[in-house]
Amino acid sequence: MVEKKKPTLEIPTAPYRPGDEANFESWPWKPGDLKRPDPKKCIADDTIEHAHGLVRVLGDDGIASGDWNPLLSADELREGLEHMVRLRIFDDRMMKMQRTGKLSFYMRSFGEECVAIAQTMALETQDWIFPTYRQPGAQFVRGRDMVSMICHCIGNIEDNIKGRQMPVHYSYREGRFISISSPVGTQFSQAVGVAMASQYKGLDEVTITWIGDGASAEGDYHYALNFASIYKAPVILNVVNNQWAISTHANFATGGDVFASRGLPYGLASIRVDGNDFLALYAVTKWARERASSGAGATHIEVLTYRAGAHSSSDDPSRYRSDDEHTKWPGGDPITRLRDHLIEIGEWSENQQEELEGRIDGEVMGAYKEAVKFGDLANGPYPSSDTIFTEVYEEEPWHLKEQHDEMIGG
Ligand SMILES: Cc1ncc(C[n+]2csc(CCOP(=O)(O)OP(=O)(O)O)c2C)c(N)n1
Ligand SMILES: [Mg+2]
Repeated sequence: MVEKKKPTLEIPTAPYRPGDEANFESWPWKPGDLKRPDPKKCIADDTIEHAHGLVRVLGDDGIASGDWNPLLSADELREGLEHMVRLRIFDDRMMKMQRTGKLSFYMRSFGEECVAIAQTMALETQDWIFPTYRQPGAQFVRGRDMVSMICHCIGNIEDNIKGRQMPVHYSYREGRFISISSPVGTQFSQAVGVAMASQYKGLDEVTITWIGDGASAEGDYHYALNFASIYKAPVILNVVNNQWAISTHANFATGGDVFASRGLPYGLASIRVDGNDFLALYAVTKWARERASSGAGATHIEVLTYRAGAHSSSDDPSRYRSDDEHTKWPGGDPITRLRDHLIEIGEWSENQQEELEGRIDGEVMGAYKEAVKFGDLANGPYPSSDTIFTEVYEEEPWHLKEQHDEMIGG
């Protein structure tokens, strides 16, 4: 009798675990492989290759080429580099502050600096940003003052959200940077709703949002894709595949497949892009913006990158992944790649890089000193506790007013 094979539960795995030597296959995709379709006419089916391939502009030799080359000026490239260096140094300093007890918690964007910076630079200032905690860099592009960001991270009296959020869960109204929510994924469908509202009002406003590989396994992701597709909402939906969701590998969310192609059955133009390639990411986002603004609808983008640091200050990645993974990532480091490109085209030098890093380090330290004038973590002053009652209702309901009065009185 033939033994019938019992169905078994498929449990995905991570490619490397502690003690393994990471050895990623080198990428088969080269700059120039994929054409740039007309953003206004392109339908989902025209992007099948884009959803399974990888849009790249910067080759391994630091040279930019292909249809997607956005032909940015040297000044624009230097601006992008400066924002990325600013974010990396800011993150390093803030992480040290956390380790020395000056911040309660911190999350770095290490290895992913390009994502929010290149993508926000490709937008217009009236566009709405619905970020996760991994896109604080968008605020630098939108001109947020670093002192104000540090005051938020400390939770002192100048914290613009008055201690109501965890550090790094910024909110920046002037920059149309919507408050980051701790429950992951909620921003994805909210972004589609705002995009629908802009379209309904006839405004030239596009919304951009990001979700992590891990959070894309939640229902919120699918609701967002469905609505974005049906209403042709002017929204740019990014899945940042940085390989990890804390200790859970991205394979647990896709079963080892790509994320980009998931937009195709929803009828969304879908593209996978090298998330450490400033030029490719800028170009794809610009393309998606042009498409959204013309009424052609939403774009679904997988941003392929690698979370080089720990998930947060509470995480120790040596417990679940091999130590050398990020140094072996085929996409390299986004800052090094843009710096090398600028040097390659004769618009930058090692000395200028050193000077930039020194200047920004001074800027960050100066901002920290300024911020603690409004209170430090150990001694305050902190936002007054009655702010739990304010700024939620236009008029405080009677039952809260009773408690509020009791608190002030007591
Ligand atoms: C709804 C919800 N579930 C779980 C968590 C705990 N949590 C915070 S971040 C995170 C991992 C998210 O990973 P991913 O979406 O890949 O984003 P990344 O941190 O890699 O940018 C988890 C599970 C949460 N904050 N909210
Ligand atoms: Mg992730």
